[in-house]
Amino acid sequence: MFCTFWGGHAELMELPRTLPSRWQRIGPVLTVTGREPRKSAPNTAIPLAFLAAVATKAPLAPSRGALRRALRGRRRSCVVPAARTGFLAFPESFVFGVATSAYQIEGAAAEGRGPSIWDTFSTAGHAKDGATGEVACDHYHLFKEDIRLMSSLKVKAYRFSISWSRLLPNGDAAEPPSEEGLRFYSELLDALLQAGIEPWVTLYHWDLPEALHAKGGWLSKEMIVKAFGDYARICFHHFGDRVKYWITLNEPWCSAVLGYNTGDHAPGYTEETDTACYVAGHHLLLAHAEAAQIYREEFAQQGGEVGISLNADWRQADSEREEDLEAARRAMEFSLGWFAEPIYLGDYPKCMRESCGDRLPSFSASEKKKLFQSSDFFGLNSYSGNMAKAPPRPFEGTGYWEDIGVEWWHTDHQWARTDMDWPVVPWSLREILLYVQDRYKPMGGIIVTENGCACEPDISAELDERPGALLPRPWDGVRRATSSDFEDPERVRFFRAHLSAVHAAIERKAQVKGYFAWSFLDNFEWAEGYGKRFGIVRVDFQTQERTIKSSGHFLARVFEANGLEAPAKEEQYPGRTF
Ligand code: GBH
Repeated sequence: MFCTFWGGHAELMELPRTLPSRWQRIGPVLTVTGREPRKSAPNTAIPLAFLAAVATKAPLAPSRGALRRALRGRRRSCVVPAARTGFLAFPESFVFGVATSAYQIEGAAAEGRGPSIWDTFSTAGHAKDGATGEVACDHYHLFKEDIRLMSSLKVKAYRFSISWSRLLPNGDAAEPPSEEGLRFYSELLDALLQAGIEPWVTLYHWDLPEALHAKGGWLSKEMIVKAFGDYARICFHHFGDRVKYWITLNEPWCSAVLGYNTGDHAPGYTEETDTACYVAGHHLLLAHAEAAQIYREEFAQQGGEVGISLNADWRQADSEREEDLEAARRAMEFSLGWFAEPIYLGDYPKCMRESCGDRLPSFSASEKKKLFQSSDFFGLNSYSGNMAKAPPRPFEGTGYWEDIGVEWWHTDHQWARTDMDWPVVPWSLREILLYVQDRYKPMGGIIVTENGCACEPDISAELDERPGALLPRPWDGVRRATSSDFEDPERVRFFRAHLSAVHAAIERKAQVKGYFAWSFLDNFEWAEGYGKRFGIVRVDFQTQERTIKSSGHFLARVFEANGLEAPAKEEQYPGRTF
């Protein structure tokens, strides 16, 4: 919270570590200084009124009167708790939207689409309960209804992905793009624009055409960089008149680590030396740079922007010990920095080079140049946060997690958890946004391209236990009214807390320009199948009926009002307030 008021000046700061621990639990505080902000330690003068608030741990917002009294006092600075209350207004131009991806919702696998690595991986039984994306939400046939639903939820922007093999069944741009595929995305775009919804289009959300995987996939440098560039060109050419916001890749970290190291995701590759993930990551970066360059060189007149979406969860140092601070830095550099630093700082993080040596490929001078500032905005997908702690003694062997050398799963057991078992740590979203702003100063600002949770009420599990409930069936073509009576209070609480964290980051000068809730619909949650529901709209996979959840109604009000009421005290999560 930064505000200038009647000649005074206030800004947020963290409570100094030296304060008694019960004060720290209050979290960030307001520093109030007089007309001439002073450099001296602000906590030297704490008015009694605020001491009382601190002692009772009340997350107070300073009242005007209190601030004025503080300023009138002899000493010109004081510290007040600054929990967030009242209405949190977002900047007028802020982009509010919802997000999905092709393989997770489209279905219609057999209708003109070539197979992707996710078809192969899931039909081989690698996702929970044998789930596949063959039918999913049948959005391919229901997109018009779905867009109507989005309109009713006051959605301003919709982030979706194009299925590469729906446009190019063999992944190969030497063959003409599929008429059917072109028509589908063209109609989808027209319907969105007609509804006044701005499309944000991801080119690659993990569904590599199987035919390209057979040629080496992300491990085959020349092949994949050219193929991705050619595919991107086709998309820019056919859809660039209507699409002004492009995202080249969704979460290359996941493609590299989950696809080519742990094998949890397609193509399910695992190997001894843990080198493949770095090789795949390298080529993902080069493919991104290729597409960005093609847009800038050949399609600049379209006047759009091309960015990338990177995923990371904040890692907070477990203590002020130098080794834990270092562990937190390494954790961030090995996750976010791996992909952000070549783009924003010119090369891989130093700590990665030191740990990985030659297992991490190098960029040539011209590749570095091509990558540098190759993203017009910083797309950030963030869902959770955790602690980082130095291990008691260095890990042995090579491997992605050994390379990081951090106790990656170290956590705080008082935190709430979602159905995915991910800790709910709203303040970590504020921290990571400030970190991205501070470290990368991204041109075009930051867009939160995904944030959300799987956290359903108990009734959901009961419904999902009915036989066949999680085996999607295609829509029968019968139009049904959309009901809207599904209560998901935990998701409302999650969104309120996280949006308030985004707001807090903006107040502290992070240039956050947009926020997309993941996800519009319950969908195919990759290796987890259909049991983990992230939607603000519930999907009955047997009938393809959609039901707006209370979180959908909540977000509709946020989108419309361009802001929200800060969480009440009892709605906040354990851990730091902000
Ligand atoms: C996103 O990725 C996807 O883009 C989307 O398709 C998906 O449906 C959605 O999230 C929900 O899962 O600490 O090493 O275990 C998820 C991002 C990245 C979050 C990995 C959890 C755990 C990393 N995920 N992260 S680790």
